[in-house]
Amino acid sequence: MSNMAPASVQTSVVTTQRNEDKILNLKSSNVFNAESPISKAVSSVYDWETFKFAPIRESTVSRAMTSRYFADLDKYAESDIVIVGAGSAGLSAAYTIAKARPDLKIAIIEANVAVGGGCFLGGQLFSAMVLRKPADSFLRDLEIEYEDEGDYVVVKHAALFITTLCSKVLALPNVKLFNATCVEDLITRTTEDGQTRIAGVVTNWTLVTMHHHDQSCMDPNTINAKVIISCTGHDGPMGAFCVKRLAGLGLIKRNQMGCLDMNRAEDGIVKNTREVFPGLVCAGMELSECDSHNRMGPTFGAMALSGVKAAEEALNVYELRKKQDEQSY
Ligand code: AHZ
Repeated sequence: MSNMAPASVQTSVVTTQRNEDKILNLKSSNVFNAESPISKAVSSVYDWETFKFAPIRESTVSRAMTSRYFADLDKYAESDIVIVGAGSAGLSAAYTIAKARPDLKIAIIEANVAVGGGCFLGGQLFSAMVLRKPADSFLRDLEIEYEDEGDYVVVKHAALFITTLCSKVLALPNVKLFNATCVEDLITRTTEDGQTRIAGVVTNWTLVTMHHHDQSCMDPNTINAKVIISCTGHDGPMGAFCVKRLAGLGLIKRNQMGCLDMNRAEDGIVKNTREVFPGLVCAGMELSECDSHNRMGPTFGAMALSGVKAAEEALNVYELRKKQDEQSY
């Protein structure tokens, strides 16, 4: 195998080193052998005997992360659309909006460290994911393979669906995912005609949100947005957050999720995905806590298409909210 790197690589290696030892080391080791395809012989790509990473100072790593995070906090403090919850419905909404409207800034707030919500497995911890037609069109858009079983399709692992969807969302330049971050309240505005609407979200690190009962004075942060799409799932420790908050104030009615009926549930959720309160579009299973829709259990087409419909609904109200914001503060 050859240890010679292209001239441009050698130049950058040499200029990043401070002493001759390092230069010699890197010359003989950190050379990617482009003529040796990984499929043919993995071990010949690098010379492991002399292998060494490029040097770095710890503070450089710290600054590489924090400068970008704080720039994002600054940029997304005024978002166009905030999506609460990065489960299957939330990420489907994010993908649809961000792809259709590259001019809009989309912030996704996810309480967990990992995205996906209930979508890393199918039902009862089984791997395969069932989607009823016509949700197969969403899989084709994402280029996810599936088995066609007639009225429904099967993806071999639910994690394949959610990780592919997430990777496509995160690759879009107008999206920022703030994970390990909880929405713990909503921002409201009252217009001159006395109408209250949602104008943003109140956030905190999830670990802080979980400790309001035993620590005091841990004030939150805020994000203003024209439209909020809430996809926090059905009731649970964190679930149905926005519906529960507004229902607690008497601003909307809270109705418990109905028992399982796949046929009623999926149509009901998708068709009724809408702005449930001015400025707040509700999608996915959170909607069942507001409308009393049946649960559908382990069939996921409605989550994908509720996300798609939420994107359309949010864009429909976006221009109106934008105009109201300009007249407000
Ligand atoms: O962590 C939650 C999850 O990832 C997140 N979340 C909840 N409250 C939040 C808050 N701030 C930020 N206050 C919050 N994030 O929201 C995500 C919800 O994902 P999910 O998979 O639970 O909801 P979904 O509506 O996208 O999909 C639901 C799928 C179904 S159907 C069903 C049944 O019929 O029984 N069960 C599930 C899980």
